[in-house]
Amino acid sequence: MQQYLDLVDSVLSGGAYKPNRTGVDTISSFSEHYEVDLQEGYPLLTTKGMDGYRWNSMLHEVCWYLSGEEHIRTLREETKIWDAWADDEGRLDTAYGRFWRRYPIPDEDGQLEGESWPDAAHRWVNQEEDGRRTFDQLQYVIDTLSDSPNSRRLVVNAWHPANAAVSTLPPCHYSFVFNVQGDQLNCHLTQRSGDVALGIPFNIAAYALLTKVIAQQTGFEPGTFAHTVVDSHVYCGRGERGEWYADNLEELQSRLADADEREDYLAVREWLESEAPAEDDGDERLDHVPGLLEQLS
Ligand code: UFP
Repeated sequence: MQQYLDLVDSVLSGGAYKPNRTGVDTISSFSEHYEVDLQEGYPLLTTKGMDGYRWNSMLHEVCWYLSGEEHIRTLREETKIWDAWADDEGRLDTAYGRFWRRYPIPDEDGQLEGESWPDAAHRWVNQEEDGRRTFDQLQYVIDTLSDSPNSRRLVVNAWHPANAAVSTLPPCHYSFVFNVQGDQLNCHLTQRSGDVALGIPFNIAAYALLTKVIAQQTGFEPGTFAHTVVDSHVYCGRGERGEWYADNLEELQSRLADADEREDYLAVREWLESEAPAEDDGDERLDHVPGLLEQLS
């Protein structure tokens, strides 16, 4: 997919060295944007990253989002992708589907007089078993696509500032908007943080699927998937290897600026492999740059 390769090229060629909380440093770029026409087919990146296990994980993860389940007890039978973030009972404090289907509504004490809140009988309000009231954003979007397809309010939001401030992993892809043009349903995703090598191929596949499913449910053709990534980054290594990138990024970028043929990218990769110090524990997989250079070729 050319848009993905352009994204990789843009981050590697124009990004800046940036350490972060994970301890594995990155080459990072601000506000990348691309669009994919879903009429041209399904954007599954077959080069690297979306192998059988990851494809299967993505399918189950999207179903899990749609279910709005508050735990991963069903999901973890199919994939381990969320296990590290959950406790033994499958509880998880990262809210995606849970907020899509069950966004918290403030209780009566938290509602200002004169402010609009739906009452318990409203069609998009769930009365939870423990007494909480929640809001089904996805059902709101689906119903509104039927009732007023020209609405410009078809937003689904997984970000709750108070939860995000203390969550172990606040949502990366935190807000999306559907928008109808003619007979096509478009989807715009805003992502605060995107791992270009591993996360983004997964995120593209998931939202393309979501758009196709919602289009089919509401009688539209799937249109464009548009993706804005605020911090797009490529992990490049820890310790000495990370520092090597800090010192040699300019050199890497000038070599990339001169590259346009397959052998040029492979030569940049070879230079990198011969110059960059090994990871302390030999785990070269922390450095995603060589693999991406191979894809660019
Ligand atoms: N990440 C993605 N896509 C996802 C997801 C995580 O790219 O869907 F859940 C990556 C982005 C970043 C890391 O590299 O995971 C999250 O770290 P942080 O919270 O510090 O941005």
